[in-house]
Amino acid sequence: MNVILAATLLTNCLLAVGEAPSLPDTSKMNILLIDIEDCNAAALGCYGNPICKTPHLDRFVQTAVRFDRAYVQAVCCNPSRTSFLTGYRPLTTRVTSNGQEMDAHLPEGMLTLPEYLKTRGLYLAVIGKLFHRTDYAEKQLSVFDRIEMYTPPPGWKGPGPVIKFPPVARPAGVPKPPADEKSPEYREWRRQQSDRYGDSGRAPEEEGDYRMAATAVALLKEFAQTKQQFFLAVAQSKPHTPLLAPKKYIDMYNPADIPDPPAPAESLVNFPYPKRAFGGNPDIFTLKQPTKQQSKEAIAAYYACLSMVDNHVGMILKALEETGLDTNTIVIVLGDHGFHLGDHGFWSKYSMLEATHRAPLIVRVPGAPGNGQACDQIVEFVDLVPTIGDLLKIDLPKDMEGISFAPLLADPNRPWKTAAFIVEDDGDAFGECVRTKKYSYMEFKKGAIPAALFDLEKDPWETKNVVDDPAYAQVRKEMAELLHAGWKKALPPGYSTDK
Ligand SMILES: [Ca+2]
Repeated sequence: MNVILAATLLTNCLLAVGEAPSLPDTSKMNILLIDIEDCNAAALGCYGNPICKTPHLDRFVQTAVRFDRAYVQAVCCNPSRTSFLTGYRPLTTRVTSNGQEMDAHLPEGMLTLPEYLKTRGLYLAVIGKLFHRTDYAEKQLSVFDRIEMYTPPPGWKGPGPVIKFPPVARPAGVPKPPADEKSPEYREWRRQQSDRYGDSGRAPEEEGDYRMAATAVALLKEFAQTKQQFFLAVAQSKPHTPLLAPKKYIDMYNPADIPDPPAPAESLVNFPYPKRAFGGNPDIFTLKQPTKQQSKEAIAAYYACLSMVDNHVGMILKALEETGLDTNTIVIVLGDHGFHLGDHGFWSKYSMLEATHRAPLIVRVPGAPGNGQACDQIVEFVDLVPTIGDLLKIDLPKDMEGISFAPLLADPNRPWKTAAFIVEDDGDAFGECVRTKKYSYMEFKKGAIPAALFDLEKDPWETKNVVDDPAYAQVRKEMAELLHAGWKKALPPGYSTDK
């Protein structure tokens, strides 16, 4: 049994004899943030998926709080990350789609997580992607002391890579990318690459995600020596497309064992989704829908990518334990948003349905009484910066649009938010959504349907839009009122935004 698990059990025993749950002093703790690209929470073994294997995350979840109802505020990378790295919602950050340069859109003076942490003097390190692109976040990236395996902003003068990896040969059959990234040829090359799934043709140690984990291990060993309070963000680029992983991970899954997607492609035919009118998808199966066999193979490949990521998370957590940093480091594992695995015939993110807007969020604060429990309360990713600010006792702007969920780390079952709010803006549809524990309601300003309502308790895969069903007239009215009233109407009991 490791130290954290033992501490969790001990804390739970103490609680059983009647002490009020509270967090230890976290203000001097380090933060390790692992962000997993395009990660469907329900696909993870550690979230209960019966096929996908994530043994390291399974073990981590036993020592952390697993949030089962964590919702992102936007349905693709750039706006979601901008929201959860600022503590403001997409309509306030003014970043609602992937094409908008974050720094040019943020209101004057709006800061991001690393900038807040810099004010507290933390040593800042990032490995791989954190913000959507370097050129969207040059000012924000410039505060990092270390930038590893990612293009630094112009003028950044940090140390070189902690590990120098040898170049990896392009696998046989993969054409060289065209040089001009703005050319139609490059876009076509990217589309073809994104459509691939299966064996990457690489050794596990050649994968970029492995190298990011190995870099994290090296930095943690360094931090254990310097003993400076740190923030380390580590990216995992999978399971973003292309769904490629080394053969040993692909071989873990037999496509024949994968059930068909639970929401058939014929459901929600009028529901707005990019490229649907053309028969394709933005990320994979870009030109046409897959056959049943291809669908099973792609889902198996997605699971393989998750098992690979799980192995890398295991490497990082092992290093944390071996260096002794685990007792003084807050660990946050999250996905930047979800991903559709063929439900409704969708094979990307970009919807306000559950597969996109629910994402994994697992948080371990050493010594937190809630560790080892699953939290069924609604939290929003916009709460991340307020939570970290709360844990590290950083003064944050009073008008932030998330709230600290630190109380749930002490007591995961206390009453909390009654709804989450999501914005969609992918060019084909602009919409807003409110999600309660029972229902999801959304309104679209463009597209074939003006509104949708799903009864998630009766119809967890959102196959039936009941917005015009007379039996749901009252629910529709209440959900529309909540959507228009906004997030302040869904705050926990007794919670005031007048801080
Ligand atoms: Ca993403």
